[in-house]
Amino acid sequence: MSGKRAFLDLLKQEGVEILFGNPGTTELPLMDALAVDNELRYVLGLQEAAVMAMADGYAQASGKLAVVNLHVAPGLGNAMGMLYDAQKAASPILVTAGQHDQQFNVTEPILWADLPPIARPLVKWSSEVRRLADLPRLVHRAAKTALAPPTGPVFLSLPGDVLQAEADIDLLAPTRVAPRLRGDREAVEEAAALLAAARRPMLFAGDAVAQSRALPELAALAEMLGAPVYAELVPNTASFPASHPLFRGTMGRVTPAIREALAEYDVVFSVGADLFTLSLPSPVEPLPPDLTLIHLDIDPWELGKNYPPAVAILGDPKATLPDLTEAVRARMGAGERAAARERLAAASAAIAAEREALRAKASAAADASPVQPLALLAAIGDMLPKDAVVVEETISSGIGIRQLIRSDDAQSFFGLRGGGIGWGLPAAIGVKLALPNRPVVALIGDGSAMYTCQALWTAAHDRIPVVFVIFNNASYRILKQRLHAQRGHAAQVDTYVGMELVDPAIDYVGLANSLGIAAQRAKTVHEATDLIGKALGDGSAMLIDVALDRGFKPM
Ligand SMILES: Cc1ncc(C[n+]2csc(CCOP(=O)(O)OP(=O)(O)O)c2C)c(N)n1
Ligand SMILES: [Mg+2]
Repeated sequence: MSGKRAFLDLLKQEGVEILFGNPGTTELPLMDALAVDNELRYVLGLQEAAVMAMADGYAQASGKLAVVNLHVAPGLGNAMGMLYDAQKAASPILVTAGQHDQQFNVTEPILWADLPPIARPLVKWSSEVRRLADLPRLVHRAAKTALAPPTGPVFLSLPGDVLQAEADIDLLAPTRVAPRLRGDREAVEEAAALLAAARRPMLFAGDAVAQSRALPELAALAEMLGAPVYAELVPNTASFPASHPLFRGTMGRVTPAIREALAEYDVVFSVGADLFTLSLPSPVEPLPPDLTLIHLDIDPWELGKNYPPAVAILGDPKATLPDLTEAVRARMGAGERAAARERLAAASAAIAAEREALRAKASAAADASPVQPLALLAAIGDMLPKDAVVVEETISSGIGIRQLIRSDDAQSFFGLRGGGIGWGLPAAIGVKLALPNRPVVALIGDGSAMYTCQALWTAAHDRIPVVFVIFNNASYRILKQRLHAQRGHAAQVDTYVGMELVDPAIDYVGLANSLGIAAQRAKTVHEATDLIGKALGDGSAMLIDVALDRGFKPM
């Protein structure tokens, strides 16, 4: 068997159906094998950053292994920013790149570089296949490693001579590490004792909850404790049902505000939540000193990484939370139960009032011209069908999104985790490939869209019906907001260098049309939601460019 044929067969053994890629000379052996393969689908992306983010969206939405094939050093280089995002999101992705023939590399041919060290800082494991005989072992090892908890990307370099070689080889078989690690019994009992005795408990829901599909298990614990639930600071997954009465939304990423919010509680239980991914340094410590912390995560690195918890439990939320809930139940006496019921009623009422206030603010702006982002988010939340999946990279326009957009199941919401922008537009394409029966709507900042707009062509070419909504404020608004807040020269002279996307204004409709995607402009919230509704009804890809208010100074 040839190496190229073996590689495709190995991927099929691993359950892979799609190969995301962008080819060059060193990938030609694979393209040759794909020419006579009717099972694997090759999804072409026209820039490697777009390719990588498509694969990331697919991996996150499916929970399955995504496979990427890139072109030598520059192809891998173009993909690195999105590989960073994939690493932060713990996406199980096998990244491969073609390499020149091994005998030839000593001459340093064009595009050549030693590839595994380039990828290494951003992946769980990085290697090169040196002999065809090793290909099965290394591909299976790569797939196992990507999918073993904590999941994450891996890298394999594939030299041309290995792919062209022929030999009698044994393809071996995949290994899957069973993911449902049940937290240590003693640690669970310790945590239960602290939670049962807590007077003002709070739960922090992180992406591990969505990844392990443990939303019902976390809701059961929250209800029993009468504890409000916050989404973690980078709320990139539906880690708790948005419509649940105990869901308090996201805590802002401003350290003094985090401390103020946490001061309401005596025991905080982080279920796979990041403690804390911040944007800016602060002299204030986010955790009040008398707060008791309990931390459950599937990744030992995250446990106590920044703040030492009273109890640290290594475990899968879905497997561990029922044990914990049972142990808490057993420890709660009549008094504790009554207190929990009171907390449940009080927290539900307070949260309902907060939500009402947010909605009132959004409705007050519903007819404002130009469009206010909050009003647009609320209107989109109201009109989307129940099974819709939202992919979000709205940056400064995203405030309140987890409360306003219905996102009740683990696959209903995906947002930017790593902070490298340009992720959302292609990720939405991967999400739609993973969940073809659900409507997928991508909400993307105008600046963010430009990093990977090539992905629109893939949506057109492969008939992937995503609805793209551009939150167009003709600027890098978040940067203007932050620079203004620094009260320096820029604020004084009202000049924001490198942050205005005008002169010329970017024509997103023209851009989408040129890549084969239908597109329309919307000047009001109603025009925007009408167009989204129409696009979802048609079942075809469409881009809607919504002109937003450019204002960035606090009112
Ligand atoms: C790859 C990458 N380049 C640059 C940045 C810095 N950056 C963060 S937000 C932002 C602007 C985002 O603009 P847009 O998507 O229009 O959202 P807005 O701020 O206008 O809401 C930039 C350039 C980044 N985070 N990632
Ligand atoms: Mg913008």
